[in-house]
Amino acid sequence: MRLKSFTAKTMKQAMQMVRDSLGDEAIIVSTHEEKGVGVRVTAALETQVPGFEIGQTDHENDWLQYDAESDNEDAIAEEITDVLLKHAVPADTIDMIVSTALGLELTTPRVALMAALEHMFSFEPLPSKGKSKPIMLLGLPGAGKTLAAAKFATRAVVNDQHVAVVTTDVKRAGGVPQLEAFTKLLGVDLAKVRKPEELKEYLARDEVKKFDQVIIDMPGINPFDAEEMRDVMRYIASVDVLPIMVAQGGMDADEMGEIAKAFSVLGVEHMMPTRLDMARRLGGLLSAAEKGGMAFTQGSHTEAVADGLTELNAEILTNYFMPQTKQEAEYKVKKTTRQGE
Ligand SMILES: Nc1nc2c(ncn2[C@@H]2O[C@H](COP(=O)(O)OP(=O)(O)OP(=O)(O)O)[C@@H](O)[C@H]2O)c(=O)[nH]1
Ligand SMILES: [Mg+2]
Repeated sequence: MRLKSFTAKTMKQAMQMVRDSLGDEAIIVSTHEEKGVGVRVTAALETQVPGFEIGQTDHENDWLQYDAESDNEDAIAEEITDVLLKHAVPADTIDMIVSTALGLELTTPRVALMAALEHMFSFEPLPSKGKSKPIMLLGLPGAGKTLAAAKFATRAVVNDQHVAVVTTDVKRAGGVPQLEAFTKLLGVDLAKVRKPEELKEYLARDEVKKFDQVIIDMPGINPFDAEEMRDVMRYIASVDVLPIMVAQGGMDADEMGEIAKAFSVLGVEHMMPTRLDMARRLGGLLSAAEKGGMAFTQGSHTEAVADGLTELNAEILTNYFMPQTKQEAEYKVKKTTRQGE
């Protein structure tokens, strides 16, 4: 399947772009209004992989065709449900994904899951270049915030961006040295901040305003401790930052859903999944995104700092749930090569 997004001033123009690029067979998966930009339409085009069709839809007899279609739907629902259950996705989220997938009338489980994820979840990667709002990394103790800060700083340096790192994790033994080890290697400033007023004062400095990116690493917090959450709220409220919940894969889905809801109360609308390399159950991440109403930024899939950020979109997320078979991957490579010829 090919999944492509088109942005245009009007819906009519976007639909024309879909048709011009993907043809009349394209299926509209989602539409979003983007303030000041226009309309973004994501469309899917199924590329049939020989031997992967589950049901036949070319019967002459209508009744037989109906049976084949409903068998196909059952098979799709069953396969998607199975993989999501293996990932400990909560039942209500599975129901939503399956009904969205079936509503899109796609013919293979992988394609249907991909389209449903695109439809239900948002993917908003943080730009690697240009001036952006300071990001503030929040999350449970050990979620991967400091490593994420080092990864974003490394990416910025590699891209010749002017970057600074701030830590508010100054009370805990080892909090600062861990980050300092990275910033020293990168030759990047590390500011230590003890309270919200200090962060406000730091970000207001002329020399700091010139940075393309500022990354703020926070200490781990317990989202169910009112006092700790109030402290974080004071930080968020005192400055104009993009707060991001760093969340590790492999956690219980109900637990993660409640954690994300607690962070969403602070106005957090983005989450960065970590430990994608070692988590065997990603239900917690889907649950967090859904229950907290959060968009996925990049993810973390390695302990290594360089190249440590992975783009996330519906296709990549689907690969974590339903890894492509060798035959599908080879078919895609051949097709891409043919298209490039
Ligand atoms: N394999 C793997 N390890 C990771 C990943 N992200 C973080 N880690 C490891 O998880 C551990 C905790 O990461 P930190 O970045 O220190 O976590 P933190 O959220 O800053 O922790 P606190 O500051 O104590 O709250 C470290 O050993 C990291 O190397 C990942 O994506 N994959
Ligand atoms: Mg840390």
